[in-house]
Amino acid sequence: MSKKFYITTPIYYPSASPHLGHAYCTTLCDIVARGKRMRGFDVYFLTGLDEHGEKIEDNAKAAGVTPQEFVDGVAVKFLNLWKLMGITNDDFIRTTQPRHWQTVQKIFSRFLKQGDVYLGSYKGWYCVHEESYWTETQVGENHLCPECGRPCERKEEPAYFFRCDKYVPDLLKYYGDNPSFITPEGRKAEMINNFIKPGLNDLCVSRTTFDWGIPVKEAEGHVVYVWLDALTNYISALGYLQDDDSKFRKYWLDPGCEIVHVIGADITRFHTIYWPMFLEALGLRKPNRVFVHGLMMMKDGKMSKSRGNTVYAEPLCERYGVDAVRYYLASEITFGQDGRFTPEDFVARINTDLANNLGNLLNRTVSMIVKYFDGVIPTYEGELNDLDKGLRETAEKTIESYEAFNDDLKVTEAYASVMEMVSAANKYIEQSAPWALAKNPAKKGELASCMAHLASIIFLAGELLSPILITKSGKIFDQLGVPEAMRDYETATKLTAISGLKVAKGEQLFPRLDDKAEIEYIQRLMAAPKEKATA
Ligand code: ME8
Repeated sequence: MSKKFYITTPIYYPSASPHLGHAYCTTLCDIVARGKRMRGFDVYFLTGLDEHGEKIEDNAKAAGVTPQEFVDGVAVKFLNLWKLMGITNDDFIRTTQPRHWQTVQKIFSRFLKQGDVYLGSYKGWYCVHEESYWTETQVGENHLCPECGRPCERKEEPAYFFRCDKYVPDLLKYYGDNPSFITPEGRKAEMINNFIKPGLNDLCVSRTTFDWGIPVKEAEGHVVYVWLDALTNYISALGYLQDDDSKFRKYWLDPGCEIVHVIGADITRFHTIYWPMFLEALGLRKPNRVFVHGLMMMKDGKMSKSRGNTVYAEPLCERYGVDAVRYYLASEITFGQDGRFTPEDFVARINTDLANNLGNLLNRTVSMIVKYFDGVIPTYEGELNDLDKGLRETAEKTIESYEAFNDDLKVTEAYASVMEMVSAANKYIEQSAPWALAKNPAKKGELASCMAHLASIIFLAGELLSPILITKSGKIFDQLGVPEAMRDYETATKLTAISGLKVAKGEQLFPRLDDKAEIEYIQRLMAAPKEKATA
């Protein structure tokens, strides 16, 4: 039985069109999901939208439409982008769907019945943007939101609260027993020192001051607070407390399924403190890991709709192809760290890695096989020389580290190791000097060995890179003459020579970009007027 793996992205607010920051998170999750599937895992990959809340209600009002019409419109933009970028999500949850409502209402009722939730009254400083209440100390003298810096308003309303105290010991034990629950690890100390140690206030889980949310069945006028609503998506999408809960049993209840939530740093508190508490209150297992990725910054700070400094994925995909954009996102910003988008880095990354390194290896190899062996990948016999042995060893180590990195969600490192192998293969060509071997009939065997090794390394690189290069990897296989039936992880990682296949020289897969012209092109995209900021 194959190992199970459940991966989720945050569900995004459909307050405006998705920008490159949203595309970053979803693409990286897609790369992990594809990498796992390639290695034979049974993967379930979820993304979706967080459609309720005051902010959406306000946006809809400003646009002169109903909240449902508003989110329906933006949902299409997200769906189109995921299609364009080749995202292979298995489901797309929207919190306005009846299946989700059903689960949330049942959970709320259960919390009430268990005494985990009680009616109180909320007084505090509220940030509309973050949909969060803060304490006097947190907002400071100027009453600014500690998360986004916007002014908070004083509010009081009757509200239901979730009792946190009861679940703190279990939470800390879970942190202790599962050191990789919060990755990168530094985030754990931040949660403990900044939020848990100072004492957790009970969490407000209902609202009465707006309507756009899931009604609390037991209390008219209350809607479920967006975070209890939103976090539940990870199990409502699997059918928890619904008639058909087979996916929930398969991907959540089975302790053999690894559950990973990938999120941005700004929502760590909700995922690593409240979500595990809710799950404990429901008697359910917790996710294995919450992986906190970094933010995509611009030169003036975090890329966000409200700052109006966004870059969109669509025009980049249109001009450079989806593979190049996916490759840039995976390799330029180390998964788990913040990174900065610049046109210079974008162009350099594509030219250095894809055009000069990978593209060059493929072109040279296919041309030499055509020239020296009439296009048929040769068989080799006899002893391997030291260079051949060295290259094989590099390839074996690459497979090993690729798998370890893939297990550990070290996406950037996994693909950097493949590119190092490609560089090693280019170096191997220089050192083996096949053009010199070709001049000496006594060296025909060595020449054959050299070409056969190069072909299997390119086959391997194409396969390992296929979760990123979703269209070009197929073209790499076409040029090598690898038939469809052989295009799989098991065959490629065997590293046995793919002798006898007939190569087919094709178009240059990664043409070199004109640095100056393309940098200017992207600068123009960045300067183009932006969609009206709504979030
Ligand atoms: O927080 N760089 O939704 P959201 C990298 N609905 N990633 C970015 C980014 C950037 N500049 N901007 C956004 C919410 N993201 C809630 C989540 S989950 C139960 C509810 C990514 O639309 C990042 O992953 O503000 C971040 O966590 C997510 O989008 C937040 O999207």
